Amino acid sequence: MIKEKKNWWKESVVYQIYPRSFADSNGDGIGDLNGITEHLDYLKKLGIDVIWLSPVYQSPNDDNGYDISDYRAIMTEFGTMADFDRMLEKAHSLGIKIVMDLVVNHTSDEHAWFLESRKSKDNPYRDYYIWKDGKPDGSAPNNWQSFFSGSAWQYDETAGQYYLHCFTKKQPDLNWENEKVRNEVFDMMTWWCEKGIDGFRMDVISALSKDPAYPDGPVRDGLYGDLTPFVLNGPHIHEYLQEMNEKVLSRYDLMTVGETPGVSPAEAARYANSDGTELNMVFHFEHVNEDSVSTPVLGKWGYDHPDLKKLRVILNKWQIELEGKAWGSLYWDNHDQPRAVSRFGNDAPAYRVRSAKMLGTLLHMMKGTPYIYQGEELGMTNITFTDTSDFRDVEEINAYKQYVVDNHMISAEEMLKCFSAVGRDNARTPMQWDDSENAGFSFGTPWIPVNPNYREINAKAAVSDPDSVFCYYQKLISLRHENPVIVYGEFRPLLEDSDTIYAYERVLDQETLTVACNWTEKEVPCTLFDALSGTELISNYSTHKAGVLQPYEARVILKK
Ligand code: ISL
Ligand code: CA
Repeated sequence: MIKEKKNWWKESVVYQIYPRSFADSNGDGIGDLNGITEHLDYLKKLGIDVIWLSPVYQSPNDDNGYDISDYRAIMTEFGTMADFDRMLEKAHSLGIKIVMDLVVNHTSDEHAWFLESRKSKDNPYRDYYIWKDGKPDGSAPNNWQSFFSGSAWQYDETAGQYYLHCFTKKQPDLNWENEKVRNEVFDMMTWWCEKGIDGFRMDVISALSKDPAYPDGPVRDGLYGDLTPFVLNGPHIHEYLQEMNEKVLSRYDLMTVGETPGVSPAEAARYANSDGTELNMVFHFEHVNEDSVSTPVLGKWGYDHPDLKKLRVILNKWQIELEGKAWGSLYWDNHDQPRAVSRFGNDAPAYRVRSAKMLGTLLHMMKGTPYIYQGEELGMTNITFTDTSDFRDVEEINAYKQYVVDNHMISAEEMLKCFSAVGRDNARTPMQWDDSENAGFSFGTPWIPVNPNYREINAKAAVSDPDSVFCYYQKLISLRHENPVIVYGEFRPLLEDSDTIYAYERVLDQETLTVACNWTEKEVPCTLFDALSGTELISNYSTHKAGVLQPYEARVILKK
């Protein structure tokens, strides 16, 4: 058995806050830092160790803060630096660490560097971004489609050239080949570390190093080429991260997690290697992309109900292949994904609570650092989009324009169905605090509509109900803190052919943890526990039936 090195970030549970939608303290309809500070006691009660804060820096909000115009200032709508300092101090006094989002693949087009860069070819900031001439006919340098629809190149009149933007045209990509850019970023990170923050979640960090040939990509939807083979996991990515590690990360006691679309387990073992020369862990996307492969033309907008067998192959592979080589991260959802219970569980009233607890069990008993996205601990659900006025997300707005309005590739009705299933706004409806107006999120008009189910599903009701998803998550978190086998135990798959049950063991020294989850709304045969002695650590049922698992039943037995 491999002896895992002990680190605090391996023993932690992380809670992600999307500040815009968490809590609005001043009634302008937008969540803010004081709103977070006011609710830190709630997070303490839940028992989490670390907060990952989605971006709070100055931003014109084309992509809700993922387009930064000043890395050393707080977004006006979110408050002031003094509010930030107060939040950090209160979090620390409660024993909660704060990990900042680091968005350095791109800046806002309103960042001072970009404003300079576009001015002229000999501007000292010119090489901070990726400028190219168009093709001889004046069209874009290549056929790449941005992640958020349309060409990844924007012609700039003043500059007389095209600039690359892998995301919206207000998010120009930084040129990481330029040493000055790297040093600016490292200085900025040091500045935040000196302030006392506890780590970084690194936005699309696998996209920093581009293929210098900038070749056309394979065309999928008949309109543009796929850029991912040429921007993800590029030639210099590990050099850049090693340099970052040497100049910044290694000088502080931080937690680092890279968002790495397109990463394989072998590649992840480099990003998150146990020697600690790059990052602590990464987010892969395989399990959240599994349901989007059925209609490849529309990319992520095609969807199916996730398939247990395929999902298990993916999750087990990651557990096994990282063992002893790199640390993993565990998540069902975040601010870019639909709600976990709606996607992977069952949000019908009869099954919502049960299936949300089952999903929590499956994930939190695995090896890796678990991430909870705000509201997941309440079993918050997706919303239903019925009108174009319902969505706010720039990814949805652009996709609607490209596929429905401009190219008539899908009907408006179908597109709204896709958004209801996988759109990012599902995760961004306001946190449901109580059953008062606007779910207690704001006394003004929320920037995005509140999910109408807040009267039933809200934190106030959940905290005082021992059978709530909240209380169950509280227990999952405390079990991880109390049982080293949950943190450090080796993962061993069970029942790998089952169509209905996800099961595995965790083994550490003399201890074996057995976990089984019924993924379906039917009672299914299961003999795993019939002859098993041990203590039940947690279950979403108070009574069990021999030889079966009840609908969405989850059981965890520890044998010493
Ligand atoms: O959700 C996606 C698009 O379908 C992902 O590919 C997503 O764009 C990718 O994971 C990068 O996400 C991150 O960077 C984006 C930002 O919009 C997301 O919110 C952020 O998590 C650009 O900064
Ligand atoms: Ca506010």
